[in-house]
This record gives sequence, C-alpha cells and structure tokens, in this order.
Amino acid sequence: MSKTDRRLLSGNEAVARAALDAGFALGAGYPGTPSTEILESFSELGGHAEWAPNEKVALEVALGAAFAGARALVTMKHVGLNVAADPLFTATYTGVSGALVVVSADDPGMASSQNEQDNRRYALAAGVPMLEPSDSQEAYDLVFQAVEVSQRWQLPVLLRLTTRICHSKTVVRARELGLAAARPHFEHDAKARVMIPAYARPAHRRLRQKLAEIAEWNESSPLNRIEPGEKALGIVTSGISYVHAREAAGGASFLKLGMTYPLPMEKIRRFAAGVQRCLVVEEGDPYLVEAIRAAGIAVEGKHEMYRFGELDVQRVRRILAGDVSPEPTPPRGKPPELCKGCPHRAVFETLGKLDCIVAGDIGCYTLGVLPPFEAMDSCVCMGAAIGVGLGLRQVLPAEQARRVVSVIGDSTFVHGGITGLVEMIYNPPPTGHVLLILDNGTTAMTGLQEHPGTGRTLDHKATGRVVFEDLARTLGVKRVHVVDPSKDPAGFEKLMRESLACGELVVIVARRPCLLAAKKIRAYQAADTGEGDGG
Ligand SMILES: Cc1ncc(C[n+]2csc(CCOP(=O)(O)OP(=O)(O)O)c2C)c(N)n1
Ligand code: SF4
Repeated sequence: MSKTDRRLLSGNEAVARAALDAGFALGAGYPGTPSTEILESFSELGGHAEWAPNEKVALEVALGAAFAGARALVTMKHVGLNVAADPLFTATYTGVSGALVVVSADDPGMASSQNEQDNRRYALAAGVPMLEPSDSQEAYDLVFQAVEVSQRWQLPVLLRLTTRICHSKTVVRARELGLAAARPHFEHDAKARVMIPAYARPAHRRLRQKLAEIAEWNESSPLNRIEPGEKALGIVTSGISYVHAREAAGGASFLKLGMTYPLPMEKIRRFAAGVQRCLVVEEGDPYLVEAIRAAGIAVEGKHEMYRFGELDVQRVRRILAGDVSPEPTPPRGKPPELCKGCPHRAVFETLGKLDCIVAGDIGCYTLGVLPPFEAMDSCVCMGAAIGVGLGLRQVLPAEQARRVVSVIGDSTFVHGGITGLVEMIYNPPPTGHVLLILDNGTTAMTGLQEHPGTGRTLDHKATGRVVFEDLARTLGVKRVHVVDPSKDPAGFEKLMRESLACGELVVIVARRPCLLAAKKIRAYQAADTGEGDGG
C-alpha cells in the first residue's frame, strides 16, 4: 500500500506496519493471545520476525540487536513479561544503543489467559517508560514515539496494549515518510553493558536521572492531551478506557494520557484543579489513581468491583454514577472442548481411566480438565507441569505418588519445560516420575504457530529442530518412548501402567499432529522437500 493510504487495521497490524515503516531490523517474540498477530503481520509485510523459544529469550535477542544499534521489537502477552522480567529489569540499567520497543499485550477479563495481571505495574517496578494507545492509529503512531524516546534516552520502552486495542480495527493513516533503518555496528562499552555491581550502581543512578528527565519532558509532550469540556466533570484516562469514557461522558473534560510512566504529574494536578469533580477511569488495577493520589492530588477512582474484567461503556456509566449494585451476569456460552479427532483425547481418556494425578499445563490440552475427561489436577503457568508433578511426587505417600504424571504440550515444553526435565533428572523422586510430552507438531492454542520442536521458522521454512526424545536421552533419561495413543490406545494404556509401576524416570512423547495443523504441516514439508508425509 502507498504510505498515505488509509487502511482498516487491528492494533496488532498497526504495530507491525509501524515497525516496518520505522525501520525495525528485527522482531522477536513468543505467541500469546492477544499479541500473536504482530509478528505474523510484520513477517508478512517483509520484516525479519522470529519466534523465540520463550519471551525471555525473545527479549534478550531483541536487546542484543539494540546493543548493536538496530531498532528491535519484542512482543508477548502479559504473562510473557513475567518470563522476560529478568532481562527487562536490567535492560533499563544497560540501556540500548539503537531502539528497543517491548510490546506487552494485556488481557483484562481473561478472554484467553490464566490471570488478568496489569503490566503497567512493570513499568513502574522496572523503570521502563510506558506508552498506551487508544486505537490502531495511536498504536501506529506510538511505535514512532517509542523509537524517539528509546533513542533519545537509550532505554527500552514498553508499549502496553490490551485485548480490545490489539484486535479492534480502526482506520490508520501511515506516515508518508518512515524512518531509514539504522546501521548496526558494535562499540565496546563494558561499563554500560556488563552489570557487575561496580557498574550497576552508577547505572541505576543513570536510570533514575533519565526517568526524571523523561517525566519533565512528558509534562509538555504531545502524548498527553487535554480535551476541554464541562468543568463539572474531568476524567483522567488512557488506553481503551478513554474510548469508553468518551462515549459514556461526552460532555466532560478529558485528560487523555498517552505516556503513563512516568506520569506528567503537574499536568494532572492542573487539570484536576480546573474541574469540580476529577475521576480516574482505568481498566484493571488502580494504577493511575494510586500514583496520582500519592502525589497529593485529590481524585476519585472506581469501586473495587470494577477492577475485575474489561470495562465497557455501560460499566463506565456505572462508575460515573457510583453504582455498586450487582452487575447482570452475561449468559453462559457453550463450554470449549477439544476438537473431535484431537490427538489429545486418547491421552486424557487413558489418564482418567488410570485415575492419574495429573500436573497439567497450558495449551489446548488444558481442556482435559473438563468433561468428559476431567483428568487434570493443576495448571499454573507454562512449564509448571513438570515442577509441580515432581513436588507432588516428592511428598505424597508412595501409593499416591506413583499415580502422578506431568503432562505438557510440545510448544510449552520448549518454552518452560526443559529446565523442569533437568530438575527431574537432578532430583528424582523416590517413586520415579512420568513425563508426557504431547507433541502435536504445532502451538495449537494460539493459532498454529511454529516452535523449535517443529523444525520450521515463523514463516514455516525448514530450520534446526529440537527432537524431544533425543534431548531426554541425552540428558540421561533411560526410559524414553515415542507413541501415538490415538492409533494404539491399548498399547498406550499398557505403556502407562508399566511406566507408573516401574519407579524410574520415564519420558513419553505422544506424537500425532493436531487435526487442524496436519494438512498445513504436510504442505510445508512438501514445499521443503518436494514430498511430505505429515508425520
Ligand atoms: C508465558 C506465556 N506465554 C504465552 C502463553 C500463551 N500460550 C498458552 S499455551 C501456549 C502454547 C500451547 O502450545 P502447546 O504446548 O504446543 O499445546 P497445544 O495448544 O498445541 O495443545 C501458549 C503460547 C502463556 N499462557 N504464557
Ligand atoms: S486445535 Fe488441534 S490441538 Fe487444539 S483441540 Fe483442535 S485438534 Fe486438538
């Protein structure tokens, strides 16, 4: 498209388009709703996009690129930032030479997540400047702003999106003139990038100095705008909450914040002083209201009941009216279930039949918890199946411990399970343990993305492959099996009985492609080799 075209884009597509127009050399990430399409779109547009094994590695790859003077993008869902938090908290000390934009896509209301953590807290805790768009155009524009801030202060910048911003489509006008790609080069600067305590102490002071400068700059930056209206009501807001509040209280005065860390506190103070009632409208945690009150500015916040779930126009009207009466419960939809013919089905049928205690994990297979299987006993975060299973095995009485099985998907195993396997070998429980890797050849839950176990890159081209059975054997597991439970349920049941009884460490790779991915996998293989068997 020509750069002056107006296009209907989702927030995710807008970020991808902006990354291309702003000369980003690299996009790295790990899939996770609602962020996944950013890198897929960036790749389709011709950008260099990579799926990393997990978000921590993705951030580190992007940081390396930014050390080399390039502009780098890293994308993840909100819980991904927990995984990437370690490098994030020190990347603010090291700073960057190019630009580093970290996209956190939060999921208030948990449309497809295990919690609704509010990642604005990370900006404050790690000291990362944070920008929050309210629609796709802003998502596009704020990528450029993020580059400006990142390059000027040599810091990573957090671009915080939420589900509605990621997935809603609004019109985007791309810039006529993008940014020329930076020329990567490396200059030694150990004092800036090697965080031994002697170098980290001044680095922390540098970070606080930069944040103070950004806070001052943000007082008059174009990122926060006052929209004058009636003096009776002033609303301080950001992100998608702005859109809802605008509709719910059209006549009010607004202070719409685009940079929500560090906050333009004096601007907020003046705004609050100029209206009779000043209300903070925000989704999720009382992040803004707490910060504003801590600065001694009297503002009204929402009732605790509105901390949960997404906001919408109706809920904002209730907040404005101080209505704390019970909200109508939405009609219950049909519960999700594994596809008919899903390879995970045969596994959970057997686990249920054998009355296993199942330390589960996150993916399509989490649906093994629901009827008709009801064969999952825990699911915490990606990779936890192995550690939790081992902990259960370590302390349960032997007759129960012997029934514990850790069940993990292939993408999840690569993401967060490999170190759990190392723990299993290093600290084997007295009754042994059984690890079941459900290898369906894809990351099904988030829309069939590749991962290092598939041997194909983000754009489905052949690359190196991590072979789970080889890895387990190399790490020292003696009993390693590769089976297809759908093809031979009786054989799988027999193997499970033997494995649970043997008292040793067992890794079983249950391999059969996801029903929805099988045809695509065959096509990718055929494209690579001229022949494909989909196995
Ligand atoms: C830290 C983190 N990153 C990303 C996600 C999103 N997510 C949930 S499960 C999953 C992977 C599922 O793939 P796999 O383990 O192969 O199971 P499948 O869905 O294919 O059965 C992803 C990416 C998440 N929940 N947590
Ligand atoms: S998408 Fe694939 S893995 Fe997920 S339930 Fe359907 S067949 Fe199973």
